Amino acid sequence: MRSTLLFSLLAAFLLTACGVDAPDASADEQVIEIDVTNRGYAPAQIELTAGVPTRLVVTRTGDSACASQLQIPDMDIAPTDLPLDKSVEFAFTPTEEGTYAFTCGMDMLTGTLSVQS
Ligand SMILES: [Cu+2]
Repeated sequence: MRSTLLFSLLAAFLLTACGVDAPDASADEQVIEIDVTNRGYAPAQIELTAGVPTRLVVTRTGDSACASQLQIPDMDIAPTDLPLDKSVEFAFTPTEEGTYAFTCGMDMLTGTLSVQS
C-alpha cells in the first residue's frame, strides 16, 4: 500500500516537472522544438505560417562537432553555438512563402522551413 502511494506521488511530480520547461505558445506566435542529434535534426521538416513570429527552441543532444552550430542564412541568422543539452532560441518572423534551409555551421546537416501563408 505504502509503495503504491509513493508511486502515485512520484508520477504526479514527474508529470508536473515535465510541464515546466515546455515553451509557452500563444496564438500569435509559433514555437517549434527541435532536437539536434548526431544524425541530424528532429524534426527536419518544419511548416511555418508567414507573418507569424516564430521561435525555434533548439536543443543539441548529440556530441558530434558537426551538430554544434546552427545557422539559417535566409533568416539572417549566422552560425550560432548550441551548447550540449541546453536550449537555444532562434527568433524571427518569416515574411515570405517559400522553402528555407537551416543547417549546421559546416552546411552538412540540413533541415527545411516550409513557409506558407
Ligand atoms: Cu556539420
